[in-house]
Amino acid sequence: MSQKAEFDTIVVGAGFAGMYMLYRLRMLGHRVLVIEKGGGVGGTWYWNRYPGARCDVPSMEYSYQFDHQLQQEWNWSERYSPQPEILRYANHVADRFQLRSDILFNTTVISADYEDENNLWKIATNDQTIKTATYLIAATGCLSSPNEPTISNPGEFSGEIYHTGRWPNEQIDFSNKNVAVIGTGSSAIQAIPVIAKQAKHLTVFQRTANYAVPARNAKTDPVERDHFKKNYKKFRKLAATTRNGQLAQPYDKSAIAVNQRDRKKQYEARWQQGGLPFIGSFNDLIINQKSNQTAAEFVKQKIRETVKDPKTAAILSPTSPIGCKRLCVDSGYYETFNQPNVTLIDINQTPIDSITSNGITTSTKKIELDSIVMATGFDAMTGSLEKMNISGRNGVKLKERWNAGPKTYLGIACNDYPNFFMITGPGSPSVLTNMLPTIEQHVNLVNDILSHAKKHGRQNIEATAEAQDTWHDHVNEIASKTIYPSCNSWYLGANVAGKPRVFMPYVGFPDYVARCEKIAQDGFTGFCFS
Ligand code: N01
Repeated sequence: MSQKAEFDTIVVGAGFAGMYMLYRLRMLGHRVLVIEKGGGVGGTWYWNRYPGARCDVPSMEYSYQFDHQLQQEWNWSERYSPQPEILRYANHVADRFQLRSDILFNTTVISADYEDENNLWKIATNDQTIKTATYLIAATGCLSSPNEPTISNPGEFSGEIYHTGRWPNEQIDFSNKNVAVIGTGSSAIQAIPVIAKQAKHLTVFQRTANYAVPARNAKTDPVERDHFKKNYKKFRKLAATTRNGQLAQPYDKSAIAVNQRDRKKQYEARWQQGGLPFIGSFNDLIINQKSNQTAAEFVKQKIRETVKDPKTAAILSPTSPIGCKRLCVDSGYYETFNQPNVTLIDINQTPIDSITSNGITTSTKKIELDSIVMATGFDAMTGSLEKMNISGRNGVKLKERWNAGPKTYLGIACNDYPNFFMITGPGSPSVLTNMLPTIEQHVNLVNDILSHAKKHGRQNIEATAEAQDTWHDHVNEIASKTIYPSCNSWYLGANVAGKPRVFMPYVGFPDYVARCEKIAQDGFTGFCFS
């Protein structure tokens, strides 16, 4: 006799994607269980509690739009709200929609196996139980599997080692401490100025210099906020027309179509405005190397003007195109290197040899430390999915299937993995966009697919191999027309040793949405319903 599934759907992850998915599935009448590794909701914002952590998309935009009342009742205190406030918002949403009753916290999925004969997923968790569901939805986030650097002897260290992506739930006081930060990505760039204010001495180990533009964070202006709230619908619609799903529109000219004076004026205006819109100073910075160089040179000049020691300024100046790696948004990052208690080490010149009981030994000296902060990023986009140990039809492991890089249809489904969906998976715009609207679009799409299947009396949903191959080629073709493949970014998996070098996100939110809408109109082409 065939086995019946305990749940219609199991969702993994209770971040913004998992919470909204739960909300929609309940409306669809599904029996749902959400399994969450953390002790609370919030995903990224639950784990990334490092000093200085805040959003780099304006908070008025980095928020849910599915519920009018929710939008109206929540007030953000700052332009870029800090992590504790975003976590409070996530908790507010969980309370408001009474989501917690269907979430199992402090529980990790250790494997997920599709059983063809019973047409269900068997999900094993670290508490030694197995749960079954017809549908499995991974809302595991794109940047949730920390990248631990391979440095000799980390266990030897007698002080504390932290990872920015797994920060403890208590205040860490670095006063009077000798601290090292390894890495200079977005997390480090936010944390370094805050840690440097406390620490006796801070040593920053840099492998690759990054571009950072000033955030110009400020308290929310109540008049502006009310205007935004009154016009939310219009603003959200406008944001959906830009490549990255954010409201700031790119200036509609090529950087090389204007003269040097006007170009500089434009960069200066965006620099003063602050934040990620800098990359929209002109409309071709990510597709034209020559244009890109002009923006890169502008920022490098700012670094030289800010950092007093020319040698340090040179080390901090990136060599890759700007925006090729995720642009960082900072509050006093470059200025921090003028402090007498801060030292920068370029590990390409002076490699880390090992971690010792009381510090780090480099090729030239021993540095005594009380604390080490690994700001070394994530096994992005595929890390958490592969960790779930997913086996599809005929026991094919997803990790093995993705040996040469991930292949998906629309970033939400995979051939040979029936009734399995991903929210913001590889092949979707996700990390190149404002994540909140992207998440909502994805959840709505999965919801519509499930609803379509139900309406037509079908239970099994699977992406076809052909649709998946075509989508994969399309994602790569678009990426190849940009500067993105030209540097070693986590978009390409290049930050993790041994990871295949494949560009994972989809470039262009509006085009992606238009394609999804067409697919839906045509009865969800590329999916097989049985
Ligand atoms: O991680 P990263 P992150 N030895 O990968 C270095 C989002 N985010 O956590 O560039 C020495 O960017 C590594 O060097 P390299 C945002 O999307 C958002 O900072 O690989 N160094 C790099 O410098 C962001 O892009 C916010 O050569 C090593 C750093 O560690 C993404 O998360 C805030 C090393 C890692 O930088 C990831 O950011 C924070 C080693 N073995 C993050 N291994 C918002 O504001 C790695 N590195 C919303």
